[in-house]
Amino acid sequence: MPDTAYRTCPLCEATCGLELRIEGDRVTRIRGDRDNVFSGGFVCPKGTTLGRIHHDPDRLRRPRIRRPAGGWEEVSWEEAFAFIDRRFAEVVAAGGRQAVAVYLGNPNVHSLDNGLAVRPLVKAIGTPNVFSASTVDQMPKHVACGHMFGHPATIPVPDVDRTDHLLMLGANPVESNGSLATAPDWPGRLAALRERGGRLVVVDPRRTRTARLADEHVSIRPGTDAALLAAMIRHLLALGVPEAVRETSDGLGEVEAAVAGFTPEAVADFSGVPAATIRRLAEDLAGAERAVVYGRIGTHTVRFGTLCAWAVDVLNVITGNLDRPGGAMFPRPAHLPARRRVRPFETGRWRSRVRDLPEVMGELPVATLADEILTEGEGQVRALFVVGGNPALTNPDSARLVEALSGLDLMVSIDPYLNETSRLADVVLPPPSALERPHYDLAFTGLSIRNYAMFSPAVFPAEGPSEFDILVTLAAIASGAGSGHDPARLARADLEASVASAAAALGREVDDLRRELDRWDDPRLASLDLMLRTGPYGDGFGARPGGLSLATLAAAPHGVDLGPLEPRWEEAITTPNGRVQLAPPAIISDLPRLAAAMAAPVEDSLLLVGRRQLRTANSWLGNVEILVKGRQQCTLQIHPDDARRLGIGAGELAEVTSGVGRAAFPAEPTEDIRPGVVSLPYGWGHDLEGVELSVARRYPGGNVNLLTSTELLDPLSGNAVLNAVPVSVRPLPSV
Ligand SMILES: Nc1nc2c(c(=O)[nH]1)N[C@H]1C(S)=C(S)[C@@H](COP(=O)(O)OP(=O)(O)OC[C@H]3O[C@@H](n4cnc5c(=O)[nH]c(N)nc54)[C@H](O)[C@@H]3O)O[C@H]1N2
Ligand SMILES: Nc1nc2c(c(=O)[nH]1)N[C@H]1C(S)=C(S)[C@@H](COP(=O)(O)OP(=O)(O)OC[C@H]3O[C@@H](n4cnc5c(=O)[nH]c(N)nc54)[C@H](O)[C@@H]3O)O[C@H]1N2
Ligand code: SF4
Ligand SMILES: [Mo]
Repeated sequence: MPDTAYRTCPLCEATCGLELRIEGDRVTRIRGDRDNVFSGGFVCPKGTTLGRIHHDPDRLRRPRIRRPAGGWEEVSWEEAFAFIDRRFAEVVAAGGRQAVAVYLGNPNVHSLDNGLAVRPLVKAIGTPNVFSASTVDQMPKHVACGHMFGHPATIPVPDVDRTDHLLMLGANPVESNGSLATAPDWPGRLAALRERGGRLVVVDPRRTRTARLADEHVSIRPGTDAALLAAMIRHLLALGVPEAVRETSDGLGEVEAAVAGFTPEAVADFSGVPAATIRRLAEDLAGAERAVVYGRIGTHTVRFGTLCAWAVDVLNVITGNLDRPGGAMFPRPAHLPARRRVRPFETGRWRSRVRDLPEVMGELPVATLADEILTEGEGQVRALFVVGGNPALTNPDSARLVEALSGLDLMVSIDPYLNETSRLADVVLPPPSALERPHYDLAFTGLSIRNYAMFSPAVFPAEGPSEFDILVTLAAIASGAGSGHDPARLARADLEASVASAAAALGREVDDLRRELDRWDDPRLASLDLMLRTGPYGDGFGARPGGLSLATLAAAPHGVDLGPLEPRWEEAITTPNGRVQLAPPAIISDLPRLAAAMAAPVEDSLLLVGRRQLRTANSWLGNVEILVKGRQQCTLQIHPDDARRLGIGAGELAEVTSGVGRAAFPAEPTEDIRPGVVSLPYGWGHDLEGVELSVARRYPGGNVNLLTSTELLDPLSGNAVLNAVPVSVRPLPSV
């Protein structure tokens, strides 16, 4: 008899519930869990492949060490950890803790293990050189929200299910399944919005699959959304804002003064969006009963990312749509205190050594990682821990980064695959697969368009140590305690402080709580139970009978619906005076830079933008054959007029050159892209020496990040500029 297991899909932010059929030690089928209270059976082509990833023969099961003579050797876990212990100590003895850097990739936010154990590891390493995928992604949103709402993780999400009007910029959730707005089944939710008479407007230089669902598609010149949004703000402020806005927010006057120069006429030339359209977009937004503005990758990974992120929420505030149903709302995750600890938000508490770039949220921009490795002098990075990331494909100017990674004294990759990055490591530590670990979503329940909680136990026992144990062991090594400790015991000890503070808050004996948590012999589960029971829906260890605990979640395999988002201004807004700050000085003082860009002559080079594709997940699902076979996906989209002018036919190789590098891709002429713009997907380029991905190597594609630069950043967030990159394109003569 096959067994059935239910889990949250960890492959993207939609967090769909999956139903797995298990026969012995095999996954024989995966489909959407129709009874899941949030996803209702929705699934995309990736979610059904978790079994293939689990069974993938290329997935590493044992650690590897690179031998001085060349080549890999499979070693025991003890040997791998002992090796790291020795080398780590040597690097720190020679260069101090600053000589060690950490790079945290995207899968960290999809794993309970990493959510619990990565921060302690970073702390134990004790280096200022912390890098993550956040600075090639959403860091601008954190900075804007930190300044406006008080905490960088206080990010409002579009209440898609109740809004009457959704203005979406630089996002394509029909293919990406959404980001910073967790919602399984975007296609269904957007269709429902239109069926109930609502309006969807999509701003994107490409007519994406999302744009095709929309009432209106506005084709914008890449990199100019901040100006478009500023002009909309200006127009609406001139028309007047609801009285309540003045009562709850500061800085309206400063905003008005700061956007004065962004007249729709001035912005029209820059953005390619006619002045009348800009006015109407603003008026439609303000005129809708319940409306929301939402921007994603195309508005964040650009030169004016923080200004875009700020302007999006200024519009939500001045149209009266912040923190109300159908507008931009604050989720209330079950594992976090309802009100976050209040500390004034600041950036630049330290700066990067080589380029003097400010720290943001404890991190430095990844765009300067190669500088820190390659530039000699005191504080030079000589060792790197890569945890669940593939910077050799995902970070800008990857050729230079690969050069940098190749010369390190110690590189440790915690990764299930020998891919473009881990092939350069000295030690590779493979974590168990997603099916071999319990899951509760620590990250995306905080970005979810409904309050929701779900726990999934491991489907299979792990072959090696859990990733939690790997990270805890590395933390012990980094703190100088050595590699021989029992990670479970260390983790239990770490939990003590939280248990003590929870007991104090509840007026209970520490021993009482400890006894209740002792039912979980797995420290991950004890931690999670503690968070849930002391969280906003928790049972308070008996104080609120019927409240949530890990036991109640474990008994609900289809998840627990905690209701639609509710207004929660008092809890969510943690600025010193409890009011939304519409005009944070740092952000306002960046507007002249935008005005200067607007005044500069429009360059006539082609602008490169990115795109995601339904069957990819960043850089790492290329080894799943059913996701990559068939029509070539890694193509250069180009408008037919541009293709004709350049003499490039469909399917012919086009060479793309930027200020940084060049790479060739087959051309895909399409009317769906704005003239003057070309688009490449990202996450491809697997045909590198040493990559052990047998399928991905047969469908390699090219790496767009050979073309992106580390020079230009969004200054407030340190985010890299991956969109609106000037390039030239020419036909590549076939040889
Ligand atoms: N040009 C361009 N570049 C981009 C983007 C873009 O739009 N355009 N997007 C950016 C964005 S938004 C992001 S998030 C980044 C992503 O950048 P990264 O995080 O660097 O890249 P991923 O492909 O997500 O890396 C996944 C890695 O983690 C491994 N992995 C998978 N599961 C696990 C696990 O459970 N544990 C561990 N330890 N490892 C695991 C995979 O094998 C793979 O090596 O890329 C950015 N780069
Ligand atoms: N299938 C799939 N799903 C994914 C991922 C994946 O790799 N594959 N990755 C996941 C991750 S880590 C993330 S962060 C999310 C990202 O989720 P999204 O942001 O929804 O994904 P993208 O496809 O990058 O969408 C960005 C859009 O911005 C447009 N764009 C580019 N430049 C500009 C500009 O200057 N202005 C405007 N208005 N638009 C512009 C592009 O044409 C593109 O359509 O997706 C997640 N989901
Ligand atoms: S949409 Fe995302 S979460 Fe849902 S099945 Fe696909 S990859 Fe998994
Ligand atoms: Mo991302």
